[in-house]
Amino acid sequence: MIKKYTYGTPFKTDTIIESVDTAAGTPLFGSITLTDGFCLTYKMAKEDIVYGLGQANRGINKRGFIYDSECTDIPTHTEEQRSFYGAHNFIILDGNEHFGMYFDYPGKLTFDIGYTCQDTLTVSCDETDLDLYVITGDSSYDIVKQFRKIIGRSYIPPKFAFGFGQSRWGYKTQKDFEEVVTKYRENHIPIDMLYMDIDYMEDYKDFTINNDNFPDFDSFVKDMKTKNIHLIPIIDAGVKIEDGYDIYEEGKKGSYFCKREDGTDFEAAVWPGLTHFPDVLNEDARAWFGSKYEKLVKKGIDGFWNDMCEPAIFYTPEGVEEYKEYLQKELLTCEVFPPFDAKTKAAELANSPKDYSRFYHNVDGTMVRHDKVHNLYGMNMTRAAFEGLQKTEPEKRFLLFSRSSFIGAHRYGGVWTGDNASWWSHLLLNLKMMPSLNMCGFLYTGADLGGFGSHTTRELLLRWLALGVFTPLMRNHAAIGTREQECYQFEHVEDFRHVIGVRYRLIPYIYSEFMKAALSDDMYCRPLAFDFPNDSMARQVEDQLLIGKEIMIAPVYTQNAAGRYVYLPEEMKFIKFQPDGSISEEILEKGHHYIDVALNEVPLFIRKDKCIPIVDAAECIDDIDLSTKKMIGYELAEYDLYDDDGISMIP
Ligand code: MIG
Repeated sequence: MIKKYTYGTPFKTDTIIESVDTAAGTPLFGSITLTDGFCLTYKMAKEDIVYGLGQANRGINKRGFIYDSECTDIPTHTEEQRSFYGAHNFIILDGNEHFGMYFDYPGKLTFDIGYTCQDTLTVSCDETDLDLYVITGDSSYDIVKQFRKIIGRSYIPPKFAFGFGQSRWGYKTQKDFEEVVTKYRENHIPIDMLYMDIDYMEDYKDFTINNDNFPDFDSFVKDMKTKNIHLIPIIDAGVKIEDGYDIYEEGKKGSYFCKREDGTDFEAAVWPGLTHFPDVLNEDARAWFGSKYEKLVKKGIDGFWNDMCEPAIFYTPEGVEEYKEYLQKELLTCEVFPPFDAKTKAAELANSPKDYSRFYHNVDGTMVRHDKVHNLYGMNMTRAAFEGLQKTEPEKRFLLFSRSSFIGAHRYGGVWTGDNASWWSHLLLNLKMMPSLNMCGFLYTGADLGGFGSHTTRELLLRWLALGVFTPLMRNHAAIGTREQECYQFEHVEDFRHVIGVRYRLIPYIYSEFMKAALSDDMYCRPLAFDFPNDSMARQVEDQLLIGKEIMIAPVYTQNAAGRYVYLPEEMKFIKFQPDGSISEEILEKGHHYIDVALNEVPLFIRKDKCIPIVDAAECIDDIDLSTKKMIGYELAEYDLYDDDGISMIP
């Protein structure tokens, strides 16, 4: 059962697309105060678990920390961070009482989940205009399914998007890209996608190609297609201010950019230098910006990733002026001494709250200050792209994912989890974030495998890939200046061929389970507790996941480990894909076990009385041969395989 409580005059975010009965009075759970903004408090029982928050830090159980819903370009994902790129305001309380809550609010919202007081949940924000949806149900899983029904069906990517992709910030010329493809194909490491980061553009201008580096881009795209490689370019939020640049000129003329209070176009510096932000919260501007993706589609492009859409800001002219004043007044006169905060002040030029309050969106004729609706920008950029692509080719699915999101964006594209680092802790964080994202509708997700920042190691990359085998988006991506981490850069390349090969062997299952989840508003990956709610041990597991209905995974996430401990909530068949292509099987009883997992083995568990299809490995999705299909798992079990052409829109 879902009930909606309305406070004040909420801004329409478009998260909820089904109608929900409005309830009067106070909500069923917790108490609410409306002085100094909105504040809900709830007393948690000792054993209560709190799920949700999508792309958030720390555990699957969110209890014990404080989180801000505030889309932020945060390059260092350390444990103390309270917000990442997405704002996903859905939580579930699982314990004595059982309910879900969605806070439909586009500005900054804080979830203090036993941080200030260990037993108190507090959700608060500065304004008193929001809709609160309260969902009751039999279990957390049931509550998620109800929530997913009212937020609409998740985005469905084309089938090729389930292949492996290579990316690196720093590939520049056609030759750079060709070399990566050649090395992958020569080494017979499967791959379907090659991502193009900002350097493919001319001076970081959206929807342009650097002609010096790509003398004939159209034939390059075609040539890649014959090698079964999809090129996936990045699109950034900021549009470069440059006379004669068509996107800039059109945007200015059409009044499609975000405005300052005085009506002039707001300026923010990002990669291209000074830019304007397309006002994607405005319907006309959104349609205009979305229609531009066609420029690249015409060149044969069939997938995109949207970046910097928090929107990230390096600095603004206003911010620089203020900084100059500060230097002049306070630093040079040394009235404040010692001047330790000069450095901090410089760092605060980026993504500053002050800048977010300096510009406005035109929403149906009303000027809305950006900071009040900050968390909706990324979602609406994804929406712009999705709707634009749909207009261009209504029958076709495109690959599309973004960095910043809000619940609702899950209908238009996937998300990747942003700038993680080559740290073992981030492999585990990747695992923990997946089910929370699924609760919020984001099924097509994944992290930068191997780690984006800092230098990876062969061992970390292999272990991370063994988790990535099961994440719908499986992409190796790294930052400029870090150790090169394409799979062929390391010794014993056959181990990489094998691990990624297992992904392709499992594609029929992974695609089938993803599609079934998407088409029935279900979760592709879940915490163990969702399927075993009465198992007190399963309720505590934070490093294993259920993937689809048939399997459980327990990846290795520590350096130099020969294996790991695992908890089985029921008897399961322990499977290992061996480097020689064979598969080992062993039935393990319910309970605790230590499993050996070598660096070049891919482990998984098949649940009792279930089986899954596997095929022979292939080097790209198109080459998968379903006639090689066989079943592994429990004998006599049956599997209902979903399949389709992988590219047509599904009505
Ligand atoms: O300011 O385009 O998260 O994946 O490689 C950094 C360069 C901008 C951030 C993205 C990352 C991408 C990088 N971008």
